[in-house]
Amino acid sequence: MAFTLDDSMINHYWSQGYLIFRGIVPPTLLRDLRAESDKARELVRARSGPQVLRTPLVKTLDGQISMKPFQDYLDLPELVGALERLFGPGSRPGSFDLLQVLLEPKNRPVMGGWHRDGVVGLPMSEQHKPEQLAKRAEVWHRPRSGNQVNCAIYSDSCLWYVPGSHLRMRDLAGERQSWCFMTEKYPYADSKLSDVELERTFIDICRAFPGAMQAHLAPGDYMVYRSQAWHTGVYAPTQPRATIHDIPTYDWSEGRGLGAP
Ligand SMILES: O=C(O)CCC(=O)C(=O)O
Ligand SMILES: [Fe+2]
Repeated sequence: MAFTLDDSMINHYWSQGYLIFRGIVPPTLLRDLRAESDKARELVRARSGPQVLRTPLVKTLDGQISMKPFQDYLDLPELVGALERLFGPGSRPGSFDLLQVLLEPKNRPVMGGWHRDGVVGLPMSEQHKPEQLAKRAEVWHRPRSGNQVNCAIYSDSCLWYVPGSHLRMRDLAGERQSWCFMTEKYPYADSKLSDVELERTFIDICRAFPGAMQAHLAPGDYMVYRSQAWHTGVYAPTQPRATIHDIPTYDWSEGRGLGAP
């Protein structure tokens, strides 16, 4: 079944903050993406340890794995067509300058922590200071800022997301950053919980977050989302993950697509 993007989907994207192009990557390409991502997982684990959650930029693995399936993905006509409808002519699924593959941990479940991208480096006490809000307001609603992609090569239910939270800079009661994994020690590093208990703990934290939904992606589903919305990942060793992570690119030339960034 060929994927087509209709107007209600475009409205869904801007109002809810996310959209899933179901089954847009064809099985033949998925097969090739799996083969190269599986090689990448082994290479990256050998280098960075069993708990590594993403590859470096895939282009840095050139010579060790084939770039061809990733190039085919970036050129996929159905995907390019859908993104051009969403973001304007000249839009593309991403580029090798940012393309990574998200991986499952080998040994222990991991949670990323609830956060909004672009804000996560600041302690929550700083996030709502007028000068911070003013700075953020400059880019918050730009249609071509903060769009991020998870394209599932295997089934992927790792991402939790709060639809609609991308529209407001103010947070509602209960919307609290879990921890800042960029600046704080991971609080579960020395946990004595079993793997299943730890996984359940993370799922409970996700379910308790107001308005949160779990994004379920089947192989070949492409999810694009506003990354300033509240989101987190929960990763379990029992669920293989190889999910392309990238940022769409745009044609910035004047008069095209959605106008000024
Ligand atoms: O693992 C994911 O799907 C989300 C990771 C994340 O939060 C991010 O890259 O901003
Ligand atoms: Fe994030």
